[in-house]
Amino acid sequence: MKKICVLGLGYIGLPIASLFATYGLKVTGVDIDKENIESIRKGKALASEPDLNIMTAAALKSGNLITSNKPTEADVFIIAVPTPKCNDNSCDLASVIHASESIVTYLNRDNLVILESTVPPGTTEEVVKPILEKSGLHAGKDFYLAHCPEKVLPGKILFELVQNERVFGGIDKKSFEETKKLYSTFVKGKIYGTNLKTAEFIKLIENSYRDVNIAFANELAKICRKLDMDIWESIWFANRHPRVNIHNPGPGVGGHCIAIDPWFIVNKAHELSKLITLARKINDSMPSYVVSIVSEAIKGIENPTISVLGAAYKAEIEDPRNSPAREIINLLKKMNFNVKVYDPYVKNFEYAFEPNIDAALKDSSCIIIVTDHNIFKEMSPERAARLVKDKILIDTRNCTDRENWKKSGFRWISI
Ligand code: SAJ
Repeated sequence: MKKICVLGLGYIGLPIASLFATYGLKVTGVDIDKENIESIRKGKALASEPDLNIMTAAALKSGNLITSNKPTEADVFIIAVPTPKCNDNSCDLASVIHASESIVTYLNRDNLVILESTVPPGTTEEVVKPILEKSGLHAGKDFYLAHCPEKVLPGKILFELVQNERVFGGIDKKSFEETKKLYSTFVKGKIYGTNLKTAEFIKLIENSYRDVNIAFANELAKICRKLDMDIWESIWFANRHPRVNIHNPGPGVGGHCIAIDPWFIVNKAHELSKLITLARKINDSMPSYVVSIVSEAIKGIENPTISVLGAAYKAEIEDPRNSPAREIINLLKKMNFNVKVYDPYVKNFEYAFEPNIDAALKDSSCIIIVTDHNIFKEMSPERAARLVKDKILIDTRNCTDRENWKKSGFRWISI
């Protein structure tokens, strides 16, 4: 049975480590952050994914998963560390470099090294390979090297890890075959193979595809507003066409993937990435666009209180990374409005939350729904009407029943 060493026990590394361990493989999960390891041992993983804590607890109890702050000898090394964006929009490879360096002394002949982290095209070959070869072993000759980018959707990580189709890149055919054999332990989707660089690029273009399409929807939303039309109705009807699939406009694109990955393409081919760059700019403009709608809606109201509902970057998750809510709140505060914020899931956020929806709505002049959590979709307009001072609802997600809110006397405004 293969021994696996997973470097990085975050949003991707921990689910993978737990899955392999659940399927009977011996896994050492490595993280340099002692607090993270402590939380995992206590059953509180960083990523609050459905069923992840239960699976991890069972994997730890079975003894197939152990945690450590340094690597160990293994048959397979999987690097799943964060790759954030630097200020100049390049990819910060510090964690990938550190993780690669940390396994050099443990690397043996016939080992397989897999990079899971999202990286710019060329990284596995140009950055990771030379570090690993400091061991005296050669990639493709003495050990196998592959890139397996993740496609999983936060909120559905465990399900998608198993069910999604995958594209793996190998430094050679044998590296791909070895990787495919390993992941077939739990992956039920079809597994395709290509070279390292193409696999790296594919991951980036998937997220750029979505970013560009969301930007298109956001641009249409602005046009509809100017020309006094309903964007949601327009998109719904356009999508009846069998080959049209316009995405949803919204308050902006958050998260740690779609708002970041397109920059890694731009950074590699700046002059040629005009559409990708513009899409990023359009999506980044949405929080201030939302605030301009708020300003217009509350014109004439003295000393208004604005209720921001939702701090997570999307529905039903606790993750506020790059959430448009943050910038919307910052801008509103800069304009000296009283701002109340509420999110039922998010735990760490710069601004204090109201204890519940009622407290968030009390004496409000304008409610903005930023995140379409179910609890906000299901809010009662009659109850809200009794709590607020002025009846204005800005629903940036089109997630409430506008006729019901209007019946309760609200001005229902979308983006
Ligand atoms: N959003 C819109 N309009 C839409 C769809 C999304 O404004 O029509 C916004 C969301 O509200 C959110 C952001 O975009 O703020 C991103 O949300 P998402 O659910 O589209 O994507 P992520 O970032 O949670 O996960 C993405 C996924 N990529 C694709 O769908 C191409 C996932 O499959 C990737 O694994 C993940 O990025 C990643 O790790 O790269």
